[in-house]
Amino acid sequence: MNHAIIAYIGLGSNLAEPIAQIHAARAAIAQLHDVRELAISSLYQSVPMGPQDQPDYVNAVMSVQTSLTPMALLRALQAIETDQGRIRTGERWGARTLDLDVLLYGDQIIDLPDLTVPHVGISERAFVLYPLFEIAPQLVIPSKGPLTDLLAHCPYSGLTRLD
Ligand code: ROI
Repeated sequence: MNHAIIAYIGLGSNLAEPIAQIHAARAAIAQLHDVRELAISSLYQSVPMGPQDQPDYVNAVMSVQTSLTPMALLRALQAIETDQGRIRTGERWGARTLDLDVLLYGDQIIDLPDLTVPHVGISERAFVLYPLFEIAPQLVIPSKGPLTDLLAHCPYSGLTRLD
């Protein structure tokens, strides 16, 4: 791979056997052309952020090395979401079989109509920050600072590490 960048992907599911959804998504990501898996965090059960009348989520974070552009990576992740039965209802913050987010793409700051990197809300979301810390404790998040500083302001609440 030429010009490979390290990207971090957030994985989430709260429908249709979430643990199996996350395992299947990880395998699909690892098999993408021009993507190589570096690491994956533990899986976490997490209380929904947003509407509470939906099942708990299972969340994880994965790091990859990739020569795909940010948009090509996003489109490949969206294709995996669709393959795994995600239906986009348009409902904001509703339950979903699979959500794959580009959290970070190297140290780039990206502001496109369909893609904001670092991912919006990354600094407040325990279900992103704690798994991320497992695989990248030294990380500095562009425009937001060291991961450890963000963690200091983000209580470990509503999270259960699964094994
Ligand atoms: N809440 C949790 N705990 N985990 C998620 O992945 C998640 N994803 C979402 C919303 C609906 C904001 N809530 C979530 O998109």
